[in-house]
Amino acid sequence: CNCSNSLKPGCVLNIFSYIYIMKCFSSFLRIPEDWTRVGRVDPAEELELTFALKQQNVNLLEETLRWVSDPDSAQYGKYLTLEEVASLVRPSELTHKVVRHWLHSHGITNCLTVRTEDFLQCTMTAEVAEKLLPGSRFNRYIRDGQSLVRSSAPYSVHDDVHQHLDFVGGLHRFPPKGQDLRKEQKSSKEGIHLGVTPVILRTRYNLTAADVGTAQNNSQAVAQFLEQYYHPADLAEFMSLFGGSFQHLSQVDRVVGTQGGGKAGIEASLDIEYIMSTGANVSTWVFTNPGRHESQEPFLQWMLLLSNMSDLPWVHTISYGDDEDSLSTAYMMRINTEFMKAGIRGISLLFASGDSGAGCRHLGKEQNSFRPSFPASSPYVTTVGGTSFKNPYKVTYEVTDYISGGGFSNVFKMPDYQVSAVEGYLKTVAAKLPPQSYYNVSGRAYPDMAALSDNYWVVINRVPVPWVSGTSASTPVVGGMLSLVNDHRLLKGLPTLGFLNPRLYKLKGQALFDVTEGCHLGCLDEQVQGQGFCAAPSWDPVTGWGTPNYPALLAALLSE
Ligand SMILES: *[C@@H]1O[C@H](CO)[C@@H](O)[C@H](O)[C@H]1NC(C)=O
Ligand SMILES: *[C@@H]1O[C@H](CO)[C@@H](O)[C@H](O)[C@H]1NC(C)=O
Ligand SMILES: *[C@@H]1O[C@H](CO)[C@@H](O)[C@H](O)[C@H]1NC(C)=O
Ligand SMILES: *[C@@H]1O[C@H](CO)[C@@H](O)[C@H](O)[C@H]1NC(C)=O
Ligand SMILES: CC(=O)N[C@H]1CO[C@H](CO)[C@@H](O)[C@@H]1O
Repeated sequence: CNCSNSLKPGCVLNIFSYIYIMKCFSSFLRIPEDWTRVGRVDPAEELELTFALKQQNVNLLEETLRWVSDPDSAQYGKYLTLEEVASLVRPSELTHKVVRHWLHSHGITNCLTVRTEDFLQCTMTAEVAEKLLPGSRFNRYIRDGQSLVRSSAPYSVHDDVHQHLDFVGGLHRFPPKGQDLRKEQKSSKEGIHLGVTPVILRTRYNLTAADVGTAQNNSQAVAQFLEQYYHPADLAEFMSLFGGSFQHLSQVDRVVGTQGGGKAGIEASLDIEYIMSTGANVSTWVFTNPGRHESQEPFLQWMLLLSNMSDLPWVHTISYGDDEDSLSTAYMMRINTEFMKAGIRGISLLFASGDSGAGCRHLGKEQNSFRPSFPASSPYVTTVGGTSFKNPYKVTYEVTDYISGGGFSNVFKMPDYQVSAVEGYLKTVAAKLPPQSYYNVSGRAYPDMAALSDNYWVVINRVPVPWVSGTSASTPVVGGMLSLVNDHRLLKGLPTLGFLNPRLYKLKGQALFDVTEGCHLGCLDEQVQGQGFCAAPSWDPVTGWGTPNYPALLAALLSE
């Protein structure tokens, strides 16, 4: 196995083109520059590794998800329970036997599983881990006071076991920086600042005081990673300052996971304060994952929780993402399957589209391409972009927020539900498209929709803070409104919205405000001069179909 080539940080090696008895796993090994290696870990140090076991019937899962999410299908809304999902995807007896035997033969017996039996999470010492996964070398890395343990080298797994695993978590992936929430003061020529508050959002999206949740078993959630915590006191203060005259809750109903101590994070505060402003009076949960072990990956941990809880909120909003090119295809494919497992249960997953527009990747001298972000680029989540008010001093119409993430995946094929929308866009703007070498027209295009992402007020550590911006803001805003739609559906005895995209694209923009002005960021080079794609009538890879006009959207999504 020739993995040692990739020991240099930044070196990318596609090992699946070799057939050897031992197979290397991480086709990508990139240690982000902002993490510093401190040294080797003590051989006796405990690590926690996550083994993603090969599932069964993934094609059937995908097909079934298509049926249950298509409003024109007789199967629409016939969601599966967690038990039913488990019996569909549960790994074969052989897979279990081979993997367990392999672990036992290294003395590893301290493993937890999930209800779908497709993940194993095992604790072992670094010494044992390095024997189990030849090639791996565990080191400690630090960044801004955060410390974690990862392998500096690729690992291999014997071929007999390799074919039963999708990946091993806890070795290579570093947490991304998080969506950099901008905090900047835009020129305020008239000295009047109209920051976005719940009242502004509710006015813009046409929510009345009566548009609040009332159903007993409706609920929504935000998931936090990267050492982000919210403070209950901040939420209470936010609601008392900005809660206006609509009925809302000022407390989270359930925190899943352990909230860390210390200061509140701006990201966590933003998410929770705003999902509870549009999804007002809807029971709200927070999933929080500081990581019990330095080897744990919080995002993966959250995915495991979804497979281990039968009773989950219906809408989850997540502001988290990584460059597609920094992750292995095997990992993204498997996480995508995890999203399908949620969708088929009637759960809606909303991801922020990112804050770097089309992004930019330097491929070589004067050679660049756009840089898609995952999970935003997954075909099985609803991705939310960002807008600004055309006139920042008035609640007028919206234009593109130039940071709004969008573009085309290089990993996931374009799903059927969006083919005609994307073709329409490519045709309409053909003359003004960036050069084809910058993006991949056959990939999943995103975002799907958008909302305001500029100039929010947030209360953090008891202080109201203005000028907070990013698609991390627009995502919970849309999530809260989908929760209100679910609320009406539940009251009528209808199934929840689940995976929304097939239905959303069939609306062809009906019930949404079509954002048609402005372009987002791209590469700063001669060919594209800092510009990615531009908004256009109907769907576009900057703001998707546009922003929600709540009463119209409710009407459109309330039948069946
Ligand atoms: C999943 O939940 C069960 C209890 O329902 C628990 O025993 C198990 O440890 C959980 N798995 C993980 C990975 O936390
Ligand atoms: C808020 O939700 C609860 C159910 O969780 C409901 O009983 C109550 O009527 C709702 N409040 C309003 C003003 O609709
Ligand atoms: C373009 O995307 C397709 C899948 O949508 C993929 O198979 C192909 O490798 C991608 N091309 C590049 C250059 O990344
Ligand atoms: C809200 O309603 C007004 C009046 O009908 C309309 O002009 C506006 O576009 C609506 N908002 C959105 C986001 O569609
Ligand atoms: C997801 C959710 O909120 N589920 C709740 C539905 O109602 C039952 C009974 O009140 C609760 O136990 C669940 O937590």
